[in-house]
Amino acid sequence: MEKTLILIKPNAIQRGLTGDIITRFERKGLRFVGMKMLFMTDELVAEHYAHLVARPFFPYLKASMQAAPLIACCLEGAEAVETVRQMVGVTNSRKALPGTIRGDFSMSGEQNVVHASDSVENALVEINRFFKPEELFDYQSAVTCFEYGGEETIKYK
Ligand code: FUP
Repeated sequence: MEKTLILIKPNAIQRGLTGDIITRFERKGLRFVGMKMLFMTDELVAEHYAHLVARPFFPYLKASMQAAPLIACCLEGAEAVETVRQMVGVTNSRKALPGTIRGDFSMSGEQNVVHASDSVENALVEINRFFKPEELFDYQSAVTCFEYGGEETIKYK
């Protein structure tokens, strides 16, 4: 099944939101196949946010990503990339819809509690950025047949 990357950002760690955020994805039926806590190095921030390095707010973004450790998670599920992006909501949390993670847990466009990969291609790159192959776990869920219909199980295996 498709994999995607989320980062539970330092502001979420500081605010004690980790459990709530993990629970959202678990309840949805997304499977955690990798999880680790780390500090983002200068190199990692520059690589992960290469598309934003030239923007005036980059120094603030960088400081926010290095303010505490973060938790990187790899999630697996049918159409996981799109599903997780919808659950996370738009970048500016004040505009993110109620019911989304940013919409429910943040008032900020910068301190917006989670990162989620925005395309299948980027998900592959980002998962490789944060996880070695041996840090990802391949296991069967005992309840897959209750989470997905028979046709979906074949289509998204
Ligand atoms: P997203 O994919 O929603 O995380 O959005 P981007 O990749 O465009 O932005 C990455 C991070 O940069 C955001 F999570 C927060 C920060 N950012 C700002 O601080 N100000 C902005 O105007 C845009 C992004």
